[in-house]
Amino acid sequence: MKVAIVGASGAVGQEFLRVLAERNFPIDELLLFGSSRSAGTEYTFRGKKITVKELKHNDDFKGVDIAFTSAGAGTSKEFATTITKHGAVMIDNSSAFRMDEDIPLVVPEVNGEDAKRRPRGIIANPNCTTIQMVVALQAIENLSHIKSVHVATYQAASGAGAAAMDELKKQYVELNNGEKPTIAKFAYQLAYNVIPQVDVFTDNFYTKEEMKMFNETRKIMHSDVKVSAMCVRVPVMRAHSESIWVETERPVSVEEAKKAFAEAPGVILMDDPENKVYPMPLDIAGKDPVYVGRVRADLSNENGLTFWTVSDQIKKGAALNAVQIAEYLIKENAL
Ligand code: 11C
Repeated sequence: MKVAIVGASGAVGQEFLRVLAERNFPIDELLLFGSSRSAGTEYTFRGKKITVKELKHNDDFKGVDIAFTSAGAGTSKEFATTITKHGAVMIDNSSAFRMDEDIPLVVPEVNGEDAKRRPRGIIANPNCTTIQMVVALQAIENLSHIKSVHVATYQAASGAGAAAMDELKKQYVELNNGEKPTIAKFAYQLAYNVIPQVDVFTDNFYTKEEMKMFNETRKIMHSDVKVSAMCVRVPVMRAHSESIWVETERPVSVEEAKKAFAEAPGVILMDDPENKVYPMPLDIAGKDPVYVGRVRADLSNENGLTFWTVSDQIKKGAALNAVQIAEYLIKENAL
């Protein structure tokens, strides 16, 4: 199998290298691509040094079976034809194609089958906040149709990329030295703060991130569910958390929900309030599953349930989900 990573120097690109190695993904040859800035950088994969090539409109993708792309929506749009024209399957981490009708948007635990129909040779990887939410929602949907979801997110710096993670660390050092904090990647100082804005605002006063949670969830789950989201950036390094309230068609008991979460693929139930056991981003960073805790009845709605999820944004929220899509296609002989 010939595999390519586009955007190899970014936070997600680097995670692809770790995830592919960790999961023993079948690779005969790995190619790394990046901008002119990162071209020439060397990374080690399975003990072998690989040099990043500049992404160009040429035939470098000839013979490539799978291309994992994570270099932003603009790059994905510009290079999609170059990447796929010789038959490579492009698994794209950007928002470029997610809502296009002829591009499947896939979370293997929910709608792996959709990855088989890809007329343009492109499969889109959803937004990180959507991925962890739908993995958990599917467990409840299997019990009773979810009519509506309210969700508040607590999103780590990693969602804004490697430079944003560095900025958060730097802000703490600068503030502790009595200096003015550097603010470049976030709208405001994130250290010692929370920012109730992720991405830009749209016409209805929700942000793009919040509307992604509405639209992507419906597409992945093939559902008419309505999702009202409030997305917030918090001073956490990696792993996003979410408070989720669902309304189902029939009442689902806490016991039923806990059993469903415990048995759901990709979910770990971590819920023992008496012993202060619940998932937190510090503990979950670097792990694969979506962790669920604090499962309770919604006191404001007879058909409501509420729970808390945490998942590593760079792993299940990005690189791992994309690699799992590829693994699904290999298992199903559908590459
Ligand atoms: C964040 N969820 O936490 C965003 C990052 O559409 O892939 C991912 C944006 C996307 O800032």
